[in-house]
Amino acid sequence: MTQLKNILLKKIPCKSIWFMRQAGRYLPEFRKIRSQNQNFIKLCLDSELSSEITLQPIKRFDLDSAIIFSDILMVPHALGQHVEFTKEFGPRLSQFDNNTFYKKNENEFSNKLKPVYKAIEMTRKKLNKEKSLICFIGAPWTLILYMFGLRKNKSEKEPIDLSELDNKKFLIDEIMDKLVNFLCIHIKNQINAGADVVQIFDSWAGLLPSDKVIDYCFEPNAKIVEFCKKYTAPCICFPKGIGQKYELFNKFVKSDGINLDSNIDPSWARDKLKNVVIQGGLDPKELLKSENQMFEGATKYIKAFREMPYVFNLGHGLLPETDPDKVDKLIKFYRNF
Ligand code: 1CP
Repeated sequence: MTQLKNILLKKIPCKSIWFMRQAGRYLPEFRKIRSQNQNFIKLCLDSELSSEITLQPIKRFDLDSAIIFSDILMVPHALGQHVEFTKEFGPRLSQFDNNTFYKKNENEFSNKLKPVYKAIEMTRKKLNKEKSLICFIGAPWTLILYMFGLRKNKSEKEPIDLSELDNKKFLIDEIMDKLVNFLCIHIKNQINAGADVVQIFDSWAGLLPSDKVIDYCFEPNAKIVEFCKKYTAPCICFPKGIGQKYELFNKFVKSDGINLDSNIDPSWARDKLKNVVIQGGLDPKELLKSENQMFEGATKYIKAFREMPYVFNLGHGLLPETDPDKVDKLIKFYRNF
């Protein structure tokens, strides 16, 4: 069993380290490949390149796990929506079409994502046996935000007009159920291809009004976690931005691991989040500060979780402007602590 899987399943008192968004953006070797591949979806569907990008941070740094190079928006793509990434706007999806969505069947869906599964197979063969290969999905709520065009562009952070949700409640419930099914298929395929840990990104959970958090965040996450348990694939949830509701989320969803965002106080998390392995928390902006400030920030987390299993990681993905050297120094600091 890989080290991370061991920690998550058996809760052995051991530590581990990897970073969200460790493959991509901030690495010059990624940027080189990216500059030669304008179409991001096509790049994600190039098994050779995707595997190569996945392994880039593993070659450079002393990390315990690899995360497959893909994107959460590969699922809407496989469900028939046109997905495009532009520098100015980030991801842009074509209008959501009910008919196309409801017509999709499992085979068609899996076939479209075959190159992702092939990339996982190729990567697993090249990766040290001790190291986990993490696969991931976007949680239904976060995906729906993109699929319905509610997350429009980079500069338009919030608030998002969610009044549409009330008008479309019955429709959203139905779409969510169907999405959960497809997401489970995607997880199953990734595990069968050789991934051994699952991370669920609910990056926009924090935008949900309180009265919708259970229906749109807790419930769908719980269903997916339950599915992962059947495959004995440990699952790390990341309900970013829900604040104190992390406690209730943890009791309700019962995932093996939970990723903290940077707003969660590590001592609070240590006291409130039980029967779960805690991961992450350090603000990715700390890596843009001086070395000493970065170490100080990291120390807070290492110390808070000293007496328990903890997976060192961030409170969100590594930022594009991060100096790879800083990443190396942070890993070394953590190893020597
Ligand atoms: O233009 C480019 O070069 C593409 C940049 C890029 C990369 C490298 C995007 C576009 N996606 C990815 C890869 C990716 N995305 C990975 C694998 C690499 C790794 O983690 O090491 C993963 C796990 C994701 C997950 C992802 N994609 C999330 C969840 C995590 C998070 O950051 O909150 C989300 C929300 C996305 C959507 C997405 N894809 C890309 C962008 C720019 C965005 C976010 C846009 C937005 O802010 O709405």
